[in-house]
Amino acid sequence: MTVIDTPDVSLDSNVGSHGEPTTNNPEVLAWVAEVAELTEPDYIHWCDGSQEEWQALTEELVATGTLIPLNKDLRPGSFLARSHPGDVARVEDRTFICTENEAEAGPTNNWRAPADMHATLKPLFRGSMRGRTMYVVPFSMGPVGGPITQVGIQLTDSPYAVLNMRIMTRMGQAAMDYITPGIEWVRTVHSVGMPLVNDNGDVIDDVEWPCNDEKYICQFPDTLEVWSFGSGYGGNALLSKKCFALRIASVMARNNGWLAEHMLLLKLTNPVGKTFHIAAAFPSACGKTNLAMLRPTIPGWKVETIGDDIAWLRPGPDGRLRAINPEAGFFGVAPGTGYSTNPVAMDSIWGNTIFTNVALTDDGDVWWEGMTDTPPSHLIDWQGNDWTPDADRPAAHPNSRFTVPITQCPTVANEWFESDGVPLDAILFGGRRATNIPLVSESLSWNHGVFIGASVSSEKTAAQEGTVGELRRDPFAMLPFCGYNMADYWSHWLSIGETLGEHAPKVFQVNWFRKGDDGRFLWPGFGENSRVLDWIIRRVDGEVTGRELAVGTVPADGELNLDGIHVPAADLEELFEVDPELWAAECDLTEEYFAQFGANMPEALNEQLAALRTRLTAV
Ligand code: SAT
Ligand code: MN
Repeated sequence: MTVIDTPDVSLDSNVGSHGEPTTNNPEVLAWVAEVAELTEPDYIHWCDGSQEEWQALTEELVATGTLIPLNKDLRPGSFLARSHPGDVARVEDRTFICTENEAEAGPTNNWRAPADMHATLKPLFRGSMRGRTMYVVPFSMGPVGGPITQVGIQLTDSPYAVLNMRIMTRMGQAAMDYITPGIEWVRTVHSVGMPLVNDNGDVIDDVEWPCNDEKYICQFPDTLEVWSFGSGYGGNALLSKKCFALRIASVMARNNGWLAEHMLLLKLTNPVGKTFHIAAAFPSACGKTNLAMLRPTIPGWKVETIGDDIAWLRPGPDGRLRAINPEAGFFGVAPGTGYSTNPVAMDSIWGNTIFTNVALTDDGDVWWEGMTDTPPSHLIDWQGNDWTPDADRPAAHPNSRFTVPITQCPTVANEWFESDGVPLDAILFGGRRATNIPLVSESLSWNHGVFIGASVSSEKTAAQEGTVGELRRDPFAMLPFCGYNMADYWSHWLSIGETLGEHAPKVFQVNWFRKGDDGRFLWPGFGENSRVLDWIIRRVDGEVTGRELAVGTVPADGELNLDGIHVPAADLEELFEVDPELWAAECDLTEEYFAQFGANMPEALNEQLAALRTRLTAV
């Protein structure tokens, strides 16, 4: 097992700063004072990101019962948190884009006018931090000062959020020092919404996972603000992640000629030592983390990890599209992660990891469904109850997570540390589809690629509320994360293609999840997906020609490297089967979906749909 120590952001002797500001930027001071006046915390703690601060906060949370320390011999420096049973995932129906006009937010977002939303939020935040500490959490998304990097500050009354932010971002004094007057920064405010002193001054007992039944996750793109109330979990509370790095950043990106995407990033080295970089968009809990940490099964290839969730893309001085992972950690889905499916993730979480809503073993370690083939004979489940294998409920919540520094990933690429970003060779769009979508196909042009991204649909997973398995449209895997009108976002993608011209990366669609009539997966997936990447890279390199179908270019006979595995010929055929009738129905649904965007719908995508219909009838 490769062990890479978490580098200390700073080892200053003082543990953060109680009360004493760690900046003299008047904008920051005024904003912190304003939010403190509204939320009435007992203390203000200015986070410096030091190891001592981590130590002090984890000790405090162990004392209050929010964190359970894991067995130091088995999982050093690691903790388990159990959330409130009603606070286990993002809450899309409580997520709002607050712009002056509804049309700016578009038909796929919940919208409120900024003034209205502030009027709703004010009374909720008033006194919401009473009896608690408000933490000032400065963070950098990307190496501090880099050309693609952005910075922000989160104010929060959740020390659990602070600890996760320290893993997920470059959090601490270096970010604060960078936030000087004239530097653009994003203001994010988070409260769990459970003050410890009520309006009458009565003191209320704290609970292990404070939260509020009423939840609001609000983005204000015009003023670069996020206000999040009532939840302590994941993307609702770690505001750097989906709120800033996608919803707010997508708007910043549109305004400044770049892209903020829900994509993993990986570096591939082929058997002759040539390197390539791929970005891939998949909806939440569809295997992005697994692909980002892929261990290739075909000899000679090397895959290194740059990111597993978010990528910021910007045309570079050389005209190519350059990408960084703005994050510093993984907030990965635990269930389904095991040595057989994702050994790299398993090796990453050897220690220094916060686990949320997984099960606890009798020897003080963690377990979840899929970690091993057979569960231990006794566990404490994610809600703190005794659990045995005959229980008819899962031991870990399906959306349980691990938070771990990317530096612990044995396959982390050196490029993660560099601020200029990597030049992209290919962009992949994926989803979870039992039917129709081929294992891999290459778009016929950039615009066709944008059309593919725009029309992606996927089966629902545990990361969203609703029925698992139902099909939902999830364009660019950005449905819950695009901070403005989705159709305008597609137009922006089309215009980036014009900027890039011949330097544009090739665009592909992949689907690891196609099933036969008998319900069995047709493709083995996981490490074998390297065979698909191998074909993609050989297409990028012009080594293979493929065969053009109505929906895109797929591997020609013999082009997909199947050495050493057995995929029955009939399965292989089915993996690439394009049924014109089913596809015509798919086109009808796409047309229906596009219709809701009205006049905002880019004509180029309507043309792509028409062209696809024509190609299908020519089959
Ligand atoms: O809760 S998060 O948004 O951080 C994770 C996800 O759903 O992708
Ligand atoms: Mn995600």
